[in-house]
Amino acid sequence: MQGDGIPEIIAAYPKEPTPVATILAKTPKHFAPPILRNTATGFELSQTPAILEYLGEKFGLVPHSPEDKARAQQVTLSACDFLADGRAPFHPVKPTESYSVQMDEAKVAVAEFVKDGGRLDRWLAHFVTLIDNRPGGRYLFGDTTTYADCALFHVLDAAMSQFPDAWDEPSREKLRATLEPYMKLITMHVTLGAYLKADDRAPWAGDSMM
Ligand SMILES: N[C@@H](CCC(=O)N[C@@H](CS)C(=O)NCC(=O)O)C(=O)O
Repeated sequence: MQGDGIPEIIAAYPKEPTPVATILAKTPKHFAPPILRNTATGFELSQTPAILEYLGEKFGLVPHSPEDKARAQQVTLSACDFLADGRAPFHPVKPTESYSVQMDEAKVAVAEFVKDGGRLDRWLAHFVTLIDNRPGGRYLFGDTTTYADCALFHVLDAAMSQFPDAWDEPSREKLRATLEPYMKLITMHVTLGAYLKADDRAPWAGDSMM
């Protein structure tokens, strides 16, 4: 995205895989991608929840009250924790190395993660609670979508893509009955729906919830 002061995302995992070291060589003040950069001002920002909140402010995707603003950040941090939890079993021995060097151990760790009543279920049940307790309206904070909805949709979509068999287990029918209509709502949002259908959305890696 560029123009009108809209930041350009230079390292939000472009379609072509880019080594982290290459990205960081261009942005040495940051620990890890994704990194946002406003090409007009040179402003840079990393850490996904901070990026989401910043872009949320710019694009009108932040709830209004101080309490809802804080809760939007809470939901987003939980979404990121879930992503990290879901990535971990694919890298059970060497967290910074590739899945391909630890596939045997990963098989065991992934089975543990998705087992009935395991960590996946604990997270999904939590997200169901958030959705069930919406204060009214269609989205987490009412009738307009926020960056927290974007974050929650993203990680649910990641889980659904990464763990398709576990997601479809009959034991998770009740969870799906809440999660899937909420996800459908996001895909029907005019702008988000168009983005989700667009070809420039990077495919899921298949070995990391990313
Ligand atoms: N807490 C960070 C995590 C960022 C992160 O884990 N980035 C991955 C790529 S998506 C990475 O390259 N990490 C390099 C490292 O941890 O050394 C966020 O939410 O943005």
